[in-house]
Amino acid sequence: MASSDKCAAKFNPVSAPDYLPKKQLQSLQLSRLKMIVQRAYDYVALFRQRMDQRKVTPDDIQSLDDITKLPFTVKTDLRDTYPFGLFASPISDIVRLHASSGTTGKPIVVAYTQKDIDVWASVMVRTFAACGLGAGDIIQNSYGYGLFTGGLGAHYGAESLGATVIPTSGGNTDRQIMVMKDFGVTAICCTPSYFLHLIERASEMGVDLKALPLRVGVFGAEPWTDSMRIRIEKGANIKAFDIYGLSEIIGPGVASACCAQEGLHIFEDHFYPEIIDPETLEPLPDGTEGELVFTTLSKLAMPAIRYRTRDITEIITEPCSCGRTIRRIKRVGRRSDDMFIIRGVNVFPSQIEEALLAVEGTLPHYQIVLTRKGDLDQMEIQVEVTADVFSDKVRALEELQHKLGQSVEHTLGIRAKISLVQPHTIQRSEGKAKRVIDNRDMS
Ligand code: DLL
Repeated sequence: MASSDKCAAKFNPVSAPDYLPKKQLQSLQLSRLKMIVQRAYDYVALFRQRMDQRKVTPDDIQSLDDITKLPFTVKTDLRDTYPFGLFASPISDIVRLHASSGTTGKPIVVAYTQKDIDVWASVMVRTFAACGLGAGDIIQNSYGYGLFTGGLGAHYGAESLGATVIPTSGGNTDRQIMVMKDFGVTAICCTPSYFLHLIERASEMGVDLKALPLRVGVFGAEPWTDSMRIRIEKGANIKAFDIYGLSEIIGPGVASACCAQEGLHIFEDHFYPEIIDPETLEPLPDGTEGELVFTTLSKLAMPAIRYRTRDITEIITEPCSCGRTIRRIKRVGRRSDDMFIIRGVNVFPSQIEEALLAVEGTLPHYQIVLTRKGDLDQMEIQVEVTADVFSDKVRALEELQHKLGQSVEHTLGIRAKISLVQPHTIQRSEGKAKRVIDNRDMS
């Protein structure tokens, strides 16, 4: 089957809001925005205090542009009000809690009413429809079930879609492959890095993923590049879709790629996007890169008002060839928190991924190790290369190392030590991959 046939764009009732005429969409957004601001003002003390300080009332929201009058919310607001301080519903109306583990201390807690869960399922249905899935598909859900939003978020969406869901959760890789093969799985949901691991393990087990009915991957929860997407698509003969979301907004189901695979459609009837300059906090026009900010337009239990995601992207101005009218963002390759500074240069792991995968002979498994010698930062990039390269002459290895060094230097403008390592040396992830190990002593 040609890959375009594998994913015919589906216009069906479940994805109807994706095709709303702009004016209609904006009027829906405005009425929802007014409702949510009023709700947050009435029930969330922190928000009310900030509005009062700015001398802004919910009545000041008369147009979508008035959103800029509202204060921002940041992750530390969730930490500071841990665990339930930003809830706008009494606990008796809350049917589900999830939590996202932070790097330090307590997690942040997010809440859902039954209506919120229904909206979540509906945006995940639209996500799956955008990925060309529907009733009759057998979806293996390998996102982790538990406090992480990935597992249950995708699960309810897949059920509402009318597909058959297999709730494998993450881990137990050999069993995942057995299920995929024996149950005739047509689509898989997991992080792209875990799927790479599945491809690799399947081949070791003598299972040819390309020969299975598997045709779609619904991948997200971590940054990955277009080069990685192409490697995955070739490695398993599937169409790999990028889906984006974050716990504070709902979980997965905030934005999704479609068959055109040029950016991710934001389900903006529920999640109103803005791009701001992270330094000045000024709004930036569509088509300009900056920090993505969301206001949830319908979330009852825990409305997010102008939540700063730290994710860097831009809103695409051109209409999409798939016909959806909801706007798109570019693939989120960078997150301001992921940036590290090495010898004065700002570096994002995704830039390194791009530089490595541009060179033939590399495998898509890498890790960046930062150390400090005296006053000087050192960056070592460990990258796996194919077994053939290792069995070749030393000269071939040196050549590859040189090429990779050049590719990285060309991309970043600084040199890095490249270490070619045998396949399987770098630890595989079952969820979000850890790309950077920072051993620099910052004290
Ligand atoms: O990762 C929700 C999710 C689950 C999304 C399954 C997609 C699939 P958190 O654990 O709160 O929620 O992490 C959210 O992960 O702010 C981004 O930095 C990153 N992220 C999520 N999806 C993508 C993506 C889930 N497609 C944080 N591309 C976000 C790049 C992503 N980064």
